[in-house]
Amino acid sequence: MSKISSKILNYLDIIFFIVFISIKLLCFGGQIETGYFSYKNLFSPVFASVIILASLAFLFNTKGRRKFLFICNLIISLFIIIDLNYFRYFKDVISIPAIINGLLLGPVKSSIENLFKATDLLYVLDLVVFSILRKHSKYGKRYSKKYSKKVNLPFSQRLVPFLCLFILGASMNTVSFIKLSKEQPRLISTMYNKVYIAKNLGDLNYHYLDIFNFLSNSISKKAPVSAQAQEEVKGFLQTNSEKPTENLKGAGVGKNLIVIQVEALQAFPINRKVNGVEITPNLNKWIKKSAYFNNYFYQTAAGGTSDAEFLSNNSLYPTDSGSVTYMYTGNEFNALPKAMVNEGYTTAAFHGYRESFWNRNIMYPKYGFQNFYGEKSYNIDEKIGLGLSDKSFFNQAFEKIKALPQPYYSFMVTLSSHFPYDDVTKYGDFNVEDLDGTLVGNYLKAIHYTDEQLGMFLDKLDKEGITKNSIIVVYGDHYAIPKKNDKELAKFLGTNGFTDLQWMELQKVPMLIHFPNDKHSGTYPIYGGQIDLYPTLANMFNLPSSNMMGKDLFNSKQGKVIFRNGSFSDGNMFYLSPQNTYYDIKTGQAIQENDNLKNAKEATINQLEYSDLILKHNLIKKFNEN
Ligand code: GP9
Ligand code: MN
Repeated sequence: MSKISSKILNYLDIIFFIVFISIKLLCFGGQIETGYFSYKNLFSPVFASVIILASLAFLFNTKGRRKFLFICNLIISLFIIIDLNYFRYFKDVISIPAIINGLLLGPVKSSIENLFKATDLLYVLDLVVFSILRKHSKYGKRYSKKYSKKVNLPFSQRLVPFLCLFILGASMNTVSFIKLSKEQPRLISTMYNKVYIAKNLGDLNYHYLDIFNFLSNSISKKAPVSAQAQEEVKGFLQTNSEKPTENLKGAGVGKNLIVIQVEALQAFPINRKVNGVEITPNLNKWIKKSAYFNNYFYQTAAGGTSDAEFLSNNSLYPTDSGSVTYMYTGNEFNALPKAMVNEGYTTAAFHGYRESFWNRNIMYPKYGFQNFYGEKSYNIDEKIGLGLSDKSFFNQAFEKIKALPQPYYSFMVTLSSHFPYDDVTKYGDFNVEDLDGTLVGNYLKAIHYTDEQLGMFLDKLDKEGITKNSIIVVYGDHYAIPKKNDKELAKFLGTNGFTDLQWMELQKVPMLIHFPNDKHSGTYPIYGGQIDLYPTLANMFNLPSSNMMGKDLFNSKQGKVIFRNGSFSDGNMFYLSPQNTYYDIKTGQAIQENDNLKNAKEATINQLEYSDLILKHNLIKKFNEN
């Protein structure tokens, strides 16, 4: 027998492993793809992920190598089957936090039986067939006899092929990961759309990432936190909760609370017109009869919408990379819904998209939402962009809210005005003139549509008398127009461009609090952000407010807004960390750093660190225990 064929026979186990696992992963990719799928695009990352694993097999002796490959094949095949069934139920792939949270043993268990398909077993067919052939067929027996002896190959014969295969796989994967990071900058660090990663990098690469993220988070959380650091955090939280006045204390007690987080509602469309037509006539109307905060900033980071939900319901800063909803699933939170439950409220969250997106199905119950009406709770009778239209969402959610035992806290997250706002034909006929076809033009159409649906919903609450015994909050979750489209936005706003300070000042979202009978209406110009909503509501509903990084906006003398990247403002000056420059907001001029400003910058970094310590070391749990 030629040298080559005996070499091939010698490494047949590795060759078969690479071929069969690549085929399984490509088939899986085709099964979870819901739109356009190309085996060609997926082949490279899949093949790379498999040869990285196969390369490790060379480090074993022949017997160990076969065992290693068999076990890897079995685990990968089982994970593919699990992911397939999890996808059928959650339209997502499983993650370590999901497994740890026992999600598999939760409501899904009962449905696994009728989700599982006999064809899923095809993913383990090769293992069964090869085991039978090796034991019972003539060639199989001969191969086993000849090649199953334990041979310790010389180390060079193992190291060289290992390195060649590993480096090939790692380089191919680096290209694929960089391509995906460019396409979706937040995706790899936040893992907010796990199935997207599996679809584009292959299920094996997705699980590599999931394991890496989980381990790196666990390690950073494991380092013990000193008693001194804990005392420092507690001391800050204590002083931060003190306030000079008690305006509106208890104003919401016993009333329902409806909080509406509007997808990509940035502040610049408010009270603006295109061609004489208001972009957001309903918000403009409701702002006039509510307490309106016109210097309210979004403070989200890589966690996008989930950061806005976390900030608003926990008054803690989001993580600087990744997302809380993925990284801290094991933490304890003293969130707004939990505090409301302790006051006898029914709590419910409403969102017309996949329950597992941003791990909401795991995190919402941890925040204290007793009910989560996700995609499966609605009749998907009309879709815009990512999913259920805001019109249908508001109509269906309205009926569910009406049926809730009172008093209730309902938290609603809209969807239709989601980037890149390209489902334009469904947004109605708002004329954006020469902005037609541009991102800004499409956004204006989208937010005009969402404003219309929101207006109808609020008017319905009014008509049903719900506004008479409810506090209603509306705010935007994050920006709508990214920096790369700043020229388009400048043109729409009638300016040549934006200084760094002007651009930062644009990163506001509207926030209104409507009281029964339009009481306390007016504009509140205090500088604040999403982290301040919870303490502001805690004052109104007499909730405990000792573990919050934010301020009560009705009872703070001085504005304060801090951003995840270390920028901050007090309403008079703005420090932009990317430029490491302080600005006078009124004049727009840069100002020299002085001791006060230096201390303010120091305090900002401290507060971000305190918030990170709370998350990393689950300090809320420790504080609650003490
Ligand atoms: C999906 C929606 C969008 O559920 O919340 O999230 P985003 O992409 O804006 O973070
Ligand atoms: Mn969003």
